[in-house]
Amino acid sequence: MTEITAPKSPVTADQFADEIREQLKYTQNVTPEQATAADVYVAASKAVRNHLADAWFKTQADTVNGNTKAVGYFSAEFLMGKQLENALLNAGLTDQFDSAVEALGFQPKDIIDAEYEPGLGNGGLGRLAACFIDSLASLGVPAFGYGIQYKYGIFKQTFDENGKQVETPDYWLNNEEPWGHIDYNRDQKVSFGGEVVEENGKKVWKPAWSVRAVPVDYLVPGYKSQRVNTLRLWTAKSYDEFDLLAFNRSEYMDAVKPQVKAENISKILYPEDSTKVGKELRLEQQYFFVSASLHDAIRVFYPGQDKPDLTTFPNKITFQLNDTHPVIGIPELMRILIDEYDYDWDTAWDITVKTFNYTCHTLLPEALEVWPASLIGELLPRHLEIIEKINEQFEDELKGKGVADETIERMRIYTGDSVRMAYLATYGGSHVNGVAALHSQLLKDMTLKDFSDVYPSKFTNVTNGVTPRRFVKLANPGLSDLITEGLGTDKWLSDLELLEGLAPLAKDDEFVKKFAAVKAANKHAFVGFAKDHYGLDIDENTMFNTMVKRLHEYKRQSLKILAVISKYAAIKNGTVSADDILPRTVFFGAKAAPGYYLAKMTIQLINNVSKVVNNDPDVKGKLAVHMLPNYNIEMAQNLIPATELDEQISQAGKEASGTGNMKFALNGALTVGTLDGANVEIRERVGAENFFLFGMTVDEVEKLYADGYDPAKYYEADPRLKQAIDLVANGTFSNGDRNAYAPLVADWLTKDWFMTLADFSAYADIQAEIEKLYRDPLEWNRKALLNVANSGFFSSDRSIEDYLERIWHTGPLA
Ligand code: CRA
Repeated sequence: MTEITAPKSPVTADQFADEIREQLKYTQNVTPEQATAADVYVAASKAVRNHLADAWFKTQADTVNGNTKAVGYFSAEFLMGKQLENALLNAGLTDQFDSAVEALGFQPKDIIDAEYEPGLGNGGLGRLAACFIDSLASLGVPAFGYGIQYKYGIFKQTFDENGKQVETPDYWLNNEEPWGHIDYNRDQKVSFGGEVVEENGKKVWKPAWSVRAVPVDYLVPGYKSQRVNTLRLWTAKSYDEFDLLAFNRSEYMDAVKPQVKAENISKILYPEDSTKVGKELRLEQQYFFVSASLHDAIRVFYPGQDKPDLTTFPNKITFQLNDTHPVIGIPELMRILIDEYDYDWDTAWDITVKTFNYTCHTLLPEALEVWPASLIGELLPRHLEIIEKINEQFEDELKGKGVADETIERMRIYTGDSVRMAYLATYGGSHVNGVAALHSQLLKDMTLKDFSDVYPSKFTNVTNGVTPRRFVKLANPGLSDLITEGLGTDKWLSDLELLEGLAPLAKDDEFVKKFAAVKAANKHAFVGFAKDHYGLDIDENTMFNTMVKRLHEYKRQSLKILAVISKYAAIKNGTVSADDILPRTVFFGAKAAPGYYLAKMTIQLINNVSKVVNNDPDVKGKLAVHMLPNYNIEMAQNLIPATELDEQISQAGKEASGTGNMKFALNGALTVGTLDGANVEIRERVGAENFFLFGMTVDEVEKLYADGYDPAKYYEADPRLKQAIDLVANGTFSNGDRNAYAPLVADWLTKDWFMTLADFSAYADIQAEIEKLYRDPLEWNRKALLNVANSGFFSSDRSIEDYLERIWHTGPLA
């Protein structure tokens, strides 16, 4: 690991206060007396941004002029979270900020909280992209994040009086947004539709319409690296402000139609996650940002050159395709090279394959994007031709390698009806990686088996990671201080495996008690947060047990809620004595895709179980359940450090990695989980004795499918499960309405695709072990501390180092 020097403290607190005053005066146009927390937030953000400018210019210049290959991270999502606190930390300005805003008569926390969280991502994939660009900058690797500045981020979630999820638009740009700089002078033209004609023996695309892609630049400061990279998010603008002809006829609405159509492209983030969407607008979005980004990279690396030598392109930058969403970039680069720069096919193909790599984030076959050829043909006719030709070349190559006809048939990129984007990415790039060891193995054995057989050396693994700056230092200052005390240094923030140095301290009871005190303080703080934000009264003397993630059947929130119901029933029936009950507060946080019926019904069920349980005097002080609305990064930063038991209970073989699991382990929660995704590696590292494992393995799941799975058998076999499902079916959580959850109950009893029922008994049984350990606080905390000590591997810095070594073959700027 290269030694990173701390940034020079560039200003004093007084100077920083003056800079904020200046921003208030000249950009906010308010006096310090008039200023609200929101004003000070904007002023402070602009002041911090100014501090980053020089390092940003220098990083850009070194990126272009140096001979270190850069990374272009192509992602439809960047779930950044609030920016100010992170920018202060990385710029080394936290202390100055604290004193400066106090001098202005404000509390630092109120200023930090005044920021509106941008939600330009759905969940794990988008947050991973944000962690990765933080790590790239912190490691000093020249990089660009390329994506879309959606006008509406992920919807805001509330619940109606029946406990149903209600989605409202998240118009985040309604609030002043000091971070993004819109650069009208670096725009790109992106075209769609029309036809391909032949002119002088050359294919020429005559598009029907175009939009103007305008970049909005966000600074990505590295932690103590003196480097600031760029996140460039494109926004769509119309070229034709309005159609004058229509306007003259007073058809005002018609006059603005083209503008509306163009600007719709960057209007909304699709609220889907691990499910395919397959809508025209989505393909427009994908092509929009990828086309603009490729042209932008050529502009950046070959400034002012009309005829650049693009055979050097793969030495300048390597593009990582974050899932299949940006894969249309492969035929787009081919088109640019052939049509715009006159390269022959083979040269273009060589450049393209060298330039791209693909990360697959899923195991659900239905989540791999497949586009109807007719849609691509309509929207991008030239690209469809190129894809057909890529497919021809691919089939010839396979024949040449002696691959059997029926295998070739299965592997086709272009079937005549549709285009399989994962296959295109695998063939059209140099490397393919999964996001955890198990996931990468399953990609090779199942999802992309044919490809791995033919191109074994393309396949590799990079286990996901999370940035310790945001998810330990900012989220958990108490633990961070204790870690620094324990290690005698704060270097762990840029070399997380140093946490191993805490392991011997797990034998030191005094240190373990300090660790327990930090957790208790975090619980106390979360009680305050929950009171302020949701008006909840939470008993901090209960075990805090959390399941936060998107709502998906495969993640099995159903399993958790059925276990909660079963526990509730046991208390009510007196099958457990009062003394035997370990008081617990169960927190759920989850958004469901708006069109995902069973997921939304599960949310409704959780809300109504919560109502019944929390209002039942018989269980008061023993069990409480809360479905917290609008799970987002801010909530994660507050809830994860307060959590004692984390749930990672997906069906084995379905969660590609998970990253919440890493955040919890790093913040000293114990995990109850299945052998799925990165859980496997977490358990390996923290030790089997410090992890609550239950449930079927991938092989057992496969076998049970093959043997014929009958969920009803499990319902009959375990009285706890039967009782829990009966309570849902008999209207206990729907004011006596037996139909309210009928579809959910029917699904459990007849389909249960993710085998919740089959894993229920094991899950219910392991609760006794969990509760036994919890009753011994010193032992519990010892194990929790060992989770922290042994989770350093799950830093996104390590993930990036793996990408550098295995895929990108580049490194930090000199
Ligand atoms: N939903 C996977 O399901 C994984 C993240 C990041 C996901 C998670 O297990 O941790 O990606 N997949 O690698 C995805 O979005 C399109 O597929 C996710 O966030």
